[in-house]
Amino acid sequence: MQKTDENQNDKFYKEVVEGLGSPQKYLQPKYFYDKTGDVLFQQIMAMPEYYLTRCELDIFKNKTAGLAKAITAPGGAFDLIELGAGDATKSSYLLEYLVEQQTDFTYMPIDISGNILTVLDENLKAKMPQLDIVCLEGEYFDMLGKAAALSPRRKVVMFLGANIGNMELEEAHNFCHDLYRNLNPGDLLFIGFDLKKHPDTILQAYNDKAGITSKFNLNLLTRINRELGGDFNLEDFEHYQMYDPQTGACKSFLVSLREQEVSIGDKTVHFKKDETVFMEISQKFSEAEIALIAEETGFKALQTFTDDKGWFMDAVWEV
Ligand code: AVI
Repeated sequence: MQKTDENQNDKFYKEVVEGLGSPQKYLQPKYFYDKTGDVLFQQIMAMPEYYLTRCELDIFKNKTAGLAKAITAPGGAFDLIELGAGDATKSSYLLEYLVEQQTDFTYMPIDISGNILTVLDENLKAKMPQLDIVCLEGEYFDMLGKAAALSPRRKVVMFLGANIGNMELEEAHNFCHDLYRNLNPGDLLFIGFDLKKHPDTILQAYNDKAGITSKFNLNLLTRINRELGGDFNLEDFEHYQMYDPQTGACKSFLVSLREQEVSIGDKTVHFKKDETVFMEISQKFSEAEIALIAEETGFKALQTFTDDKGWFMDAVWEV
């Protein structure tokens, strides 16, 4: 355990130094989620401006029968795999429906955090004692391999919450293609995309009045200070958000408010006044772009589900 922690810390340090040593400085958003980051993200999901969670929840709450039909239509028992399951707030509506219908399936949530999976396992078993659940702790593709080894049943993989949008387009493309290669003919991918909409609606979701998204971004500097011996002064950085309706890229940055030097362990990083650190992309898609990703990565696009406002889309693709 100790060794893993050390390795993870070394990796964190290496990736931070690499990002801040690049001509366009960047930090990786996967590091947002320490204990404070998790709490801030919960607060983001509850913000009036952050529509994404509510929209996808609307689909899972109000179109449950349709979702279940799409998943069960090919027939026979199956494994329902959820990548990055978290607390399964949305998927539990679908799980309850499938259990009620006495569907023959096993729910296999995959998460990097064993802690989250333990809580999820307890909660779901308390709510649905009949649910067959196998938790898989680890990296997505390692655990997909494990799921395939555990059972030969057909697989339905869910990747919800617009997480695909946090990848650069090429990375998202490669990720979908890797999923395709790791699945078998007849398997399904159930994937969530945030749709292009009025640019102000999108910008406000990431530039909230209460400044929670700003805190979420700045918290990564606090994490670097604590875990890597950094001396960032948070007052010297400011959150900046932009959305480009043409490309659909919504990007967050931190801006250095003055020329300064920051130490991280034995490394020193120089910031010019107004220099930016790229933090995260939250890509928005058109329906045509979503269909094209399916086609280019090998999938057959079967069906789509949108919320009442038409702001969010869950797509069902077949291998
Ligand atoms: C996790 N992910 C889908 C969120 C998003 O909308 O891109 C992360 C986030 N970053 C700032 N606000 C929300």
